[in-house]
Amino acid sequence: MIDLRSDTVTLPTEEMRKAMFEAELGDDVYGEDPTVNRLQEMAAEMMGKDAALFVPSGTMGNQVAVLTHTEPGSEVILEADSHIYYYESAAASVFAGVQPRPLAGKRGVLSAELVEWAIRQDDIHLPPTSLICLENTHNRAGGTIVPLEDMQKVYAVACKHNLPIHLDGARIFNASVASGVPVKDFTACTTSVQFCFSKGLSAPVGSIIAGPRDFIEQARRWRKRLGGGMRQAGIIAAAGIVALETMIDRLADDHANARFLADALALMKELDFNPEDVDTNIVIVKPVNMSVRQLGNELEKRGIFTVVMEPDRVRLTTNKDVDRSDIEKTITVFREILG
Ligand code: TLP
Repeated sequence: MIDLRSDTVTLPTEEMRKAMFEAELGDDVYGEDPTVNRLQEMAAEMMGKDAALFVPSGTMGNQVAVLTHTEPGSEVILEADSHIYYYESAAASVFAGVQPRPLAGKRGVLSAELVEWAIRQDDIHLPPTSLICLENTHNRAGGTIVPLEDMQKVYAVACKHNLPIHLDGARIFNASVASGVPVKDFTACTTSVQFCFSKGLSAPVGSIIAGPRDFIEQARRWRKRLGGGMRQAGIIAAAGIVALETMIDRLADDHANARFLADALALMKELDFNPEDVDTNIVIVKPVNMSVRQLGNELEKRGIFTVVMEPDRVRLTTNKDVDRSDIEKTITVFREILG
């Protein structure tokens, strides 16, 4: 089986398992787990923020951030294909009671002009804008990097209107490794950031939210309300520490494999996609003469697992647990199926 469904499928390394086994533990709801505290300090430093909070998942991290930044009845500006809008089961509406204001980006990039246009005037008829969300890399756009300059322009608009920016940086290390832009430069354009340990960094579970100290204190309360206060959480935080220490540079291998795959698939005229759109570890293709479901099934019959994105695209995500020979086999199977 070659599992290209996601980088979330990656298994922890031996070093992570050992660190988990040996982790020093305490009750994190009392703030007494030394391993969680160490991970939070490391993460805050790496993100260039005052403080950080360990949460069970990327979704909870994003939702805690939305809850902390907003009031019910306000409006959140986000990209129309962003994870917070598209893949979190309307959680922002259900829990925070906010109205999403989805705006169409180009390759996941929101223009500052469009964002400024969408910010509401003070008028009794209109929900006040409370938050702007960005995503980098952008998942549904195909793991695309939102360029630093674009983030800076949106940040300037946010500052002008006194609005916070939350970055869904589930894969912010992919953006940094692939572009050479330091993570802190990206996060300097945001109020808060969420990133995941459980994607390309290959830890089994967990995410971080980082931001100003008072924001993190409020976020801690929201995490508790949502049932995300974990006890001896150092057992999973230990893997996060190993992820930050050993797994960031390795993301370049995933990017090289995605590039190799994209260049080969681009030569197949039965697939419609632009290999230039592949910036990091996600390759999204569109079959021309076959339904996506059919393509997904044919690949699966031959042991290659992908994500079928209805109605017309198939996603392949390179990750630690697939190597170059798996990618070569995938290319051969595509040739076999497409004829
Ligand atoms: N993305 C998953 C699926 O939910 C689609 C994947 O396989 O790519 N932000 C971004 C940008 C994400 O891609 C994801 C997960 C999350 C947040 C949520 O993280 P988790 O799964 O930890 O809740």
